Amino acid sequence: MKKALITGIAGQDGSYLAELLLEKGYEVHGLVRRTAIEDTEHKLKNLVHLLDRIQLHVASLDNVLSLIKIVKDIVPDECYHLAASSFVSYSFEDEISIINNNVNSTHYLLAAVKEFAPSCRVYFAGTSEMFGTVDRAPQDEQTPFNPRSIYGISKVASYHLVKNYREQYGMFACSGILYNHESPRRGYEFVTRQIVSSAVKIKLGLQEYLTLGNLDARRDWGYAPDYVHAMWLMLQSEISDDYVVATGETRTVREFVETSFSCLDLDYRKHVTVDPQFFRPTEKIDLCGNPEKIITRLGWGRTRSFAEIVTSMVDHEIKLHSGQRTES
Ligand code: G4F
Repeated sequence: MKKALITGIAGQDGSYLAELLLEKGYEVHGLVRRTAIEDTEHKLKNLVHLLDRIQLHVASLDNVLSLIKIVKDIVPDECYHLAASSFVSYSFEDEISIINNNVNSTHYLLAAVKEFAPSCRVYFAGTSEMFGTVDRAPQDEQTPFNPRSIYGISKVASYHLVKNYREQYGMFACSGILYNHESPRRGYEFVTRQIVSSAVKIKLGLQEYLTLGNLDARRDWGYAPDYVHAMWLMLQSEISDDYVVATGETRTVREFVETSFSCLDLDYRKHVTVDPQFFRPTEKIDLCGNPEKIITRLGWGRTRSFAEIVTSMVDHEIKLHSGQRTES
């Protein structure tokens, strides 16, 4: 039985990945913070239905000794490094901790695997934010990085660490350059979840308005379970390499709003207001990924359209409000 270790197992991607690996017969281990174990109802809500089938280990990613101990104990066959401060903040106050946590955790994990589980295959969760201000669209694996957020910079640095461990030490290590991917398990800090959550509250009379930033911002939005499938495919390949995972299509935030509100027979123009304080630096050229390499080399594909993703998120939110337990 193959053993997999997932950092960030409690998040959207980590929980879908744990499900996928369990389905495939893996022994699944996950790293969590102590605070998560102490508050399973909230902090492990995406894993509640899996808790008796996975093994959780308390560790802090900024503590290299605790990571070494876990890697030594488990000796995983595959390691998926998903944990990171993942909200794209432009706040100066967040800079130091984001860069320290994201880069150091990747480095510690690579070093621990190299020493104590040298045949383990490693996946690193990169992001379209690494491209930042681009000069071309769509972007692919050859597009130069030009990150404009600290988060993007921390991911570019980690990407180069992964590449270095692959080239310098012969480690099987891949980076996925993932564009936005959504699902009913998306966190509330992200715009898609904010939109569906507020739309449902407005429908139920619990809220009147939703205030957002730039409605004309465009994103390449895919379905999270498809993206974790891409992670797994990368580690099953014969050679380790980096891949863009995207849909190749962009939609505006306005289209996401319009589709969500129409699912509930609401006219978004009566409820949505715009506040420029939530605007981010705008892109002249859209972040839109070209997934051709992963499609042709690894046979990856999408299972849900944009409209299906939005509808599934709205349906899930309605069930949450009616108190029904849902498998999302
Ligand atoms: O949902 P978002 O906050 O996601 P963002 O910044 O694109 O980042 C997500 O995707 C990245 C690429 O995969 C990941 F690296 C990252 O970890 C995360 O998963 O914002 C989406 C878009 C942006 O253009 C933002 O400017 O929505 C726009 N937006 C407009 N109004 C807003 C709002 N975003 C948020 N969070 N809140 C708003 O009121």
